[in-house]
Amino acid sequence: MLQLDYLAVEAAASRLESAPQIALGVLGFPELPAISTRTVPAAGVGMFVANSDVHLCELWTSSEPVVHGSRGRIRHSACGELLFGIVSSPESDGSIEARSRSLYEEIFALLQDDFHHHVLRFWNYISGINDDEAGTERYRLFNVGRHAAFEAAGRLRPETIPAASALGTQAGGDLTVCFLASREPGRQVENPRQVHAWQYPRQYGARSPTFSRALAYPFNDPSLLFVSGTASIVGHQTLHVGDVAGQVRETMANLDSIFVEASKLGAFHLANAELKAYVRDPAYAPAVEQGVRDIVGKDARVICLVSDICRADLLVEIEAFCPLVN
Ligand code: 3EB
Repeated sequence: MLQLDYLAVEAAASRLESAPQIALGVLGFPELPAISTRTVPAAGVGMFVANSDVHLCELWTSSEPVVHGSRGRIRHSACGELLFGIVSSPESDGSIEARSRSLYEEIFALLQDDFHHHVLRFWNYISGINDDEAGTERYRLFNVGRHAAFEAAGRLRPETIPAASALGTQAGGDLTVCFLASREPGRQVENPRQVHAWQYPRQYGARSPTFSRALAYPFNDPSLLFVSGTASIVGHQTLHVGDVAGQVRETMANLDSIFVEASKLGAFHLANAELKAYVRDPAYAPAVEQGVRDIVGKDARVICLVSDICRADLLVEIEAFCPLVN
């Protein structure tokens, strides 16, 4: 059983110290706890929690013992059906396009030789995501490299494209990719309000982003739902430019729509989801909290991290993880 917790950094450190054998991976926002997590895949992601001095950890654990390992630059952990991995590349490794391609190729090479062949979800943390590199936005170049790696690995078949998020960190930092892979394939969930991301028109870049709106796992009778970063996009267009409350409302309408589709496969409810929002400005966090409460109810919880979003006109993006509750 896969579990996700967002913990204050001290609580995460003591969980890791007392039970490293069940830790699949840990991400620190904006940095990791000081204790050694040498065996557990781990990365600090330079994003601060909005409206709070708390440093948060995203901790993925399993109820079964985990086996930790590494290959090349990848650190990974496996528990039966699932494999979690983290890999980073510093700015000094070359162009963002080349680094994105080589990180993805390294991941696909690992999975090719492993029985965890299918990817459920990627998280992409891209430094300077909206900055210009040699005349093109770095997110668009990242997409070219990612697409090339998917193509080279024979992984572009639409129904096999995993869920993902792509967010920005401060310029000059690492490109960090986290992923969750599995023995059995998942089942893709798309959003009827939105064009498939892999079919976005060329105005958003030479290669479309390679992600699906959500993935349910396993394919039959799924018990886990991974919802991609979701934003104020209808069709393929950004709506409510410059209006954070409008973007939050549209984002919630998209999440709701994805959950309507997912609920055809199992009892997945937005109210049971762990929500993680990325806001371009910490001042947007109250609007996100209000927008989430308006749809989910007054007890709704949402983690808000400050980061850049992949389209320059997007102010907010929200992702979700939803285990089935029995
Ligand atoms: C969007 O819907 C918003 O490039 O992996 C969301 C989730 C977005 C994942 C990605 C991009 C990605 O297009 C941006």
